[in-house]
Amino acid sequence: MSQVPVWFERKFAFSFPVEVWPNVCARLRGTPARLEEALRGCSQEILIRKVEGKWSAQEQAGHLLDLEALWLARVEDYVAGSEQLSVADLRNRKTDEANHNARPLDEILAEFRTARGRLLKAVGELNASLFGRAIPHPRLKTPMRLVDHLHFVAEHDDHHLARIWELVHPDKVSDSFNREHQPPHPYKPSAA
Ligand code: NI
Repeated sequence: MSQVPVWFERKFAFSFPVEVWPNVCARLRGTPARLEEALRGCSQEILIRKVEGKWSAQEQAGHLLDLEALWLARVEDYVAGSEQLSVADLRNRKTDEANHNARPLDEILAEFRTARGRLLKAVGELNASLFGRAIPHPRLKTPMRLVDHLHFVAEHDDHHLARIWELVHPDKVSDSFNREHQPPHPYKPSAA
């Protein structure tokens, strides 16, 4: 069982200053390297293994790739001053239909790196004043500044990286889970 919180149940509070946008971009820039580090060297069996019918580690990576088009469309929403951010497909049909498990992992990783580069290039070309522009998020209903939305994307990256880590280290997950659920002072019968 996963210990990663359910994404659609997450609540977000954005209280940081708009000036942190370069730091948020640094997080986004690091995701391709972290994803590659997490997956390279894993056996094919581990990469495509589905637990409880959920996405495999490779499908999680493919899902990150699938969402880049939405993140880019939302950056364009900020430029255009849209009334609401572009809507996500909450059922994630794109990932279910892509059959990422049948593709070479290297192809997914290379495409994600390229797509993330494209996203950061678009963000890097914006006038800095745009990072403070706020537009309502269609599901969360709260206005998000561009800097908030980029933070939201970084959190979404982390969410799937955390799931991937669990999937490729099933032994470590169950160990830490078991440790956490042991009573703090187990009863030991006295030798006396
Ligand atoms: Ni997701």
